[in-house]
Amino acid sequence: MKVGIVGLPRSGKTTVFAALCGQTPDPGLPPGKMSLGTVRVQDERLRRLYALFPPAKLIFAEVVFADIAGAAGKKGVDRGTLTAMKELDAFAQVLRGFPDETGAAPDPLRELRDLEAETILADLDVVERKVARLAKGEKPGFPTEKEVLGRLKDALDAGTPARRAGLTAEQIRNLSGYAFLSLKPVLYVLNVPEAAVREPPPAALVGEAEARQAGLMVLSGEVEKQIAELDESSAKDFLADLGLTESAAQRFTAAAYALMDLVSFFTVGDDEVRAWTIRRGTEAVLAAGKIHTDLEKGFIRAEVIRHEDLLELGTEAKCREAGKLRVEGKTYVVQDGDILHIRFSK
Ligand SMILES: Nc1nc2c(ncn2[C@@H]2O[C@H](COP(=O)(O)OP(=O)(O)OP(=O)(O)O)[C@@H](O)[C@H]2O)c(=O)[nH]1
Ligand SMILES: [Mg+2]
Repeated sequence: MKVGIVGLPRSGKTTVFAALCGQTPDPGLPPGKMSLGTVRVQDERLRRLYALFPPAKLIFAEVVFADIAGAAGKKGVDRGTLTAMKELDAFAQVLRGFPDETGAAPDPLRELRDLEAETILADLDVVERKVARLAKGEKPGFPTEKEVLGRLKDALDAGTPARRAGLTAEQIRNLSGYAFLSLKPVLYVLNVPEAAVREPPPAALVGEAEARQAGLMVLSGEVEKQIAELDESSAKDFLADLGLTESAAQRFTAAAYALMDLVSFFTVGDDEVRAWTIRRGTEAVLAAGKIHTDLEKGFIRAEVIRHEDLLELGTEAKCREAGKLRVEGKTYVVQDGDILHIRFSK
């Protein structure tokens, strides 16, 4: 899963990226090119499971963040950025909450609306071209494509992002090839000076995020970037001084999970204890494919134990004896916190 740190020029994207990933992107990167950084998803359940398998390797799930190099001197969002955004699964839009280099006051609400408008226009352009081709007799990619695109066009024309156009899950799946920007989930990040991290965000901004059913986080990119460079215990003290208990990376990955409706399942064994990320509602056979394509192709069944049961009983054998090991088929919907053992044929 790749989350793009996006926003208007000079909003603090690269600073926030550095705060999350603990690495500073190469400043010489050409516009439109991405820097990637990974953040471990801290999971207390996984740590506790790991204690049952001491020689194993402990592997956390990861979220990949992307920072897109901006076109220097541009006022709005450039084309290269919009194109790069197509490759990403979700966005965290950084909103400037500090006076810029010229002393201009921040206007996060305008930034939110501006980027949203840019994504809507980019999508509208794609939709209009396709609608025109379909009208000329091009074969639709799926049976209802004409109607769905017509509905989407109406929404975009009215300034509504695709994610708020009331499309069904199936329609969204059918449209996946288009990589519509305004369909991707978005989380807003207000980047404020250190003194403001404890203050509530402006009410108007809160209202705007709520109207979109989108998350809003407040953080100080500059400060959290410094914290990301410290060792664990100094970082804790620094965060506590700011009235926070978790680093930006932890708060952010939790928000990203919620944003994209992601859940984790685990695999355990003497070699490794590992967390895997899937969308809520994923069936066992597709979850198996996350681990390895062979497991998806040769899937026979999934043996499922709840992590609570394994933690309580201590071994898989005891779980089996106690009837806490279930055998599930391909279409079983994997639940957050399940431990899976996939049986497959080679
Ligand atoms: N005062 C203050 N300045 C900040 C903060 N975050 C970033 N800046 C400054 O704002 C300027 C832009 O920050 P960047 O992180 O480079 O912003 P960006 O969005 O990546 O910029 P482009 O990639 O050029 O579009 C830099 O001079 C930063 O030092 C902040 O929280 N407070
Ligand atoms: Mg930048």
